[in-house]
Amino acid sequence: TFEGIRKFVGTIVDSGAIPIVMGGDHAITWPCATAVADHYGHGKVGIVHFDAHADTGTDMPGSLASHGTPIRKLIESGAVPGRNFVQVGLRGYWPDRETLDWMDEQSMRTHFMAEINRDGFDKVLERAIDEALDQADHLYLSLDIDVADPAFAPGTGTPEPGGLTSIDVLTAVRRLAAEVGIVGMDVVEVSPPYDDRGEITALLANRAIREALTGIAMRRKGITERDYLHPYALGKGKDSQGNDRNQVFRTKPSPSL
Ligand SMILES: [Mn+2]
Repeated sequence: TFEGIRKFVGTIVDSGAIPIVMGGDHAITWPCATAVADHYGHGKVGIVHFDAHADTGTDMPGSLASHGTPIRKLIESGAVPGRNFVQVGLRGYWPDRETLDWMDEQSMRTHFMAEINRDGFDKVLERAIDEALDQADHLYLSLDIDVADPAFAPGTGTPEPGGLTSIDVLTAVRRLAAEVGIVGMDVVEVSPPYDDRGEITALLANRAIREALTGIAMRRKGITERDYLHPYALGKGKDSQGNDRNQVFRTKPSPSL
């Protein structure tokens, strides 16, 4: 299966397109990111990895290629070296000390929720963007939906309380796609059978992909400035008659009201 995924994603990236892969569990990041690294060169691709979990295990109950091991596989194979990883949102009772030491030896850059809670998400996102710009010729984005708090994404296999808000996730994806630029992306760990409360997990995954597409479009239009927002999104700007929008909203309520 993995070889099939690697070949298929390779076909997409070789055509010049940007593969956006919807999982499925996180194991697929191994073949997907390998295919992207095959195209751009092993060691040339960086990954910003949003996740509650580091996914750097040696194995999970007997399986060497499970959803807890893809990051270690990418590092050990040489496709994506440890120093090319920027991880955001880690929390919970894992990894153990031995695994954390191994991650340090690989020079991985990790941002735990503790840092985000202390300094605020905006500051940590700035650090992650700086690290992504510094480390990678080509950026791959891996979004494990469980990086979001279970309040925003309950439909996932290994929920971990104390995570990001949905607006944190959406903002981060758009900014990375616009300001750094991405060559590939996956969104993983959405589990429809567990998503029975208004399908909010699937909605978040869908919107994250739309934000990525928006960021890609912004970059193609040359909009790569830091934290760009369209004037209309800020409540400024002119309407088609040249009136200030705020002025119009204040002085001319819609007739339908
Ligand atoms: Mn994961």
